[in-house]
This record gives sequence, structure tokens and C-alpha cells, in this order.
Amino acid sequence: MLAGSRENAGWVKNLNRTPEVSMRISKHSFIGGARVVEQAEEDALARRLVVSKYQPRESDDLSDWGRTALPVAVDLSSETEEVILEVRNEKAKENIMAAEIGRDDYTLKYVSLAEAKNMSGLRLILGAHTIPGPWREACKSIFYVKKIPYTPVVSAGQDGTDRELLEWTAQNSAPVAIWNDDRPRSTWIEQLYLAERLQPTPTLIPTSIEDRSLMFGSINEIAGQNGFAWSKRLTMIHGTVTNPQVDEPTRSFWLNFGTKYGYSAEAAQAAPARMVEVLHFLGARLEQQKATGSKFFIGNQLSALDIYWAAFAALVQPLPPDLCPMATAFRAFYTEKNPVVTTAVSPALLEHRDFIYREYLELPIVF
Ligand SMILES: N[C@@H](CCC(=O)N[C@@H](CS)C(=O)NCC(=O)O)C(=O)O
Repeated sequence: MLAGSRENAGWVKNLNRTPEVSMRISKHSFIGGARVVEQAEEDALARRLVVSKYQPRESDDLSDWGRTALPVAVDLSSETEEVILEVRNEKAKENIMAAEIGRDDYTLKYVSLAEAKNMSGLRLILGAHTIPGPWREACKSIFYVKKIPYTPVVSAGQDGTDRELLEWTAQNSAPVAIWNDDRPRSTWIEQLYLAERLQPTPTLIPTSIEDRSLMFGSINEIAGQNGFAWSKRLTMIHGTVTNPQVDEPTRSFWLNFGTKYGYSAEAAQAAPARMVEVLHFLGARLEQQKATGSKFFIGNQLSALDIYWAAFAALVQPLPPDLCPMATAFRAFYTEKNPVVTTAVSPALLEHRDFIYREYLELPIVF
């Protein structure tokens, strides 16, 4: 934990006097000993972990907090059912932060990875963030359209790391769809096939080979490696790590993230052109379809491509706050500002997104 008012915080005064505390993570309560962190390496680790969890990536407020706050650790000794201490001051501070970034506006009832492992049926591992991550929203939407119920699962493990996720799914991104004891599906194409298998209607995969290859190819341009969203992510990483206002823990978080997704300055420089290429392709396809009297990307009915575009359009312009009650700091971050890219987004592409959400998908978006 980080105490913004350092030694003046009521809860820090309390723990200096009485270090025996209890804490609760989800449904688990622990007893342990609280202490102010003094060792340099642990200090850096605490700041990195806590800031990367809460930082609404564009806000300067939290970077100051991350630098000047006092790190406090709790050494857990055992798990207990009893909650001895409620850290009310901390809760009040968290509420203020939640109001700012919408972090607490959860509608979905998330279970932990450990709980999910003991369940059957469909479980979707989604990050518990109020951010319309496009892979996550597209995956949720595919199952929504098919009326397949699922249990939402947080992606972070009990220890706050991705260790549990890695152990279960052999990778550490979200979303992941898991049906009964089947192997976890962590890519969009496998998630789509799983949904089709569990509920064949309405079918989201066209029947003709021409349409099918066009659909899978197009979704891959949107959601696959080096595609539209992949490229957008490189520009987001680049914008953050080259911003002199960004503090070290945040920069190192994003550099780490970048390593995972092939970030380099050169790759980021090439990214807008790829985004434009995909946007032009999709825009032209819509026009062509319109000319034949179709409201959809493929043929005359809804396909997964319509859903994928609707979800991934959040990366140029998220839906308005009443339809997409997302973390405010991320709204600005998602909203595309590069004119090279924004001019490639035809009005028809955004109208199509609105049409698909209005007619087929869950609104407002739930987190
Ligand atoms: N594996 C998915 C892509 C999912 C993906 O890229 N998820 C990212 C969205 S930024 C993620 O969850 N990243 C979390 C992290 O790296 O910590 C697919 O190939 O369809």
C-alpha cells in the first residue's frame, strides 16, 4: 500500500502503534504484521506494483503520489475468517480515486481464478478494469449474441501477479474463454469457434468459403498480430514511454508491456500507416456492401466481423459515457488524436459500430 499523507495518515499512525492487522482480499481474510517499508529494493517494488495497479495512465496525480507516498507492507501470517480491522481512512481515499477513474463501477460479478478453476460451464477471464479492452469486449459480445451465459473471472491472481493465470492458461493476456475441462482458449479465433460450437445459432461464421476467408482475414487485420489494434497499442506504448511527464515506475511498466507485444520506436512509427490501411479497407468494404443494399460487412447478415469492428472501434472513439461508463482517464487515452488516423475513420465506420451495438450488443457496456 502507499500512504499519500505518509506518517500523517491516520492508518499509518495506527499501524505504527499497533502493527497487528487483518486484511481482506476478495473473500479471504488474513492476519499479519504491518510495517513501513524501508529497504530500497522493496520500496521500488512497492511503488511499481501499487502504481501500475491504480495509475490512470495519463494522470499526473498518481505519478506524484507514486513518488512521494510512503510504502507500507503487511507480512501475512495466516488466513483467518475474522476481520479485525477495517481501514476506513483508506477506503475513503479509494472512493475518491474510484470516482475519478471509475474503477469501482463494476456490474459483473467477478470470481477469482482459484474459484473459477473449481467451476464448470463457461468462464471468461477478463481483467477487472473499467476499460473497454477491445479483445475483451469482442469476446464478451460474441457470447452475448449467442446468449451463452458465463462467469466473469478476474485475471490477477490472489498475490496480485499473473502467476495463476500463467499456470492455468499458459499465457498471460486476457480474455481467455474456458469451457468445462477443455483447454483454455486465449485467442479470438478459438473463442469464436468455441462460441459457435456451444451455440450454433445465430451463426457468426459465413457459410461460403469466399465470405469465410474474407471474414477471418478481416478480423485478423483488426485483432491479430500486427493488425489495427496491435498497431494502436504500439502507438499507446510509444506515447507513454517517450512522454517526459511520465514517472519511472510507469515507464518501466509500459516498457515491460511493450516487450510482450513487440514494441520498438521503429515499430511504433510504422503503426499509424497500418492502422490507416485497415481502416481504409474496412471503410471501402462497408461502402461496397451499402451499394448492394446490405447493412453488414459480409453478405446480408450479422457476422463476427461486425462485432469485432464494433468492439475495436473503441480504440479510435469509445462510445459516449452513458453507453460506455469507462475509466475517464482511459477515455482520453483510447481516443485517437493522430489526424492521419482519424481522417481514415469514415463516418460510415462509426455509424456501423453504433448500429451493431444498438441492434445486437449489450448496452450500456458492462465492466
Ligand atoms: N490473445 C488475444 C489477444 C489478447 C490481448 O492482446 N490482450 C491484451 C490487451 S492489451 C492484454 O490482456 N494484455 C494484458 C497484459 O499484457 O498484461 C488474441 O490473440 O486474440
